[in-house]
Amino acid sequence: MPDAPSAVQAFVGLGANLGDAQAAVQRSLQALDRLPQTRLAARSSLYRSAPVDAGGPDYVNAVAELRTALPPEALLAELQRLEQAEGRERPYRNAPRTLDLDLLLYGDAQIATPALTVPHPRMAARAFVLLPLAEIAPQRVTPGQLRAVADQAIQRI
Ligand code: PH2
Ligand code: MG
Ligand code: MG
Repeated sequence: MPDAPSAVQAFVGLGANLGDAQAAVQRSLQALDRLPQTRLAARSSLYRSAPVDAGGPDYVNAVAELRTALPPEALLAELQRLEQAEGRERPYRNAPRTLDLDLLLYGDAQIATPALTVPHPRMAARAFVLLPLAEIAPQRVTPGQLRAVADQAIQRI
């Protein structure tokens, strides 16, 4: 099916560091492609890195490019539903998790509501977001941003 005329290019960050994190991220990339009015347009490789500002096992991360006709709030609700389906629990801030889905970019929208901040406020400080994003959308990441996270150890799986 062709994309709806109203379809927007959105980027989602995936992360997991509990259970079989690699399998959860792979499963979730497929699940994103099945969301209503949405298709998976591109996906990065998987990356492994130590938790940033957090504890627990190493993370597996990836970034997905979506084309979606869902408004940002509806897309966020779908992402939270997928997190729940993977057994996500929130005992404390930045706790290890079976699946984290963060809406990074929604077209060129700037959104600041109690529920949603887009662009994601911490994405520019994190190699585990910028490297996979640069792999599939190099025009959305500047060389200066990549230099700023060059000291963060991260491995493409
Ligand atoms: N997510 C966090 C906190 N720290 N570190 C890595 N390496 N990967 C993550 O996805 C991650 C993190 C909060 O969402
Ligand atoms: Mg996150
Ligand atoms: Mg999150």
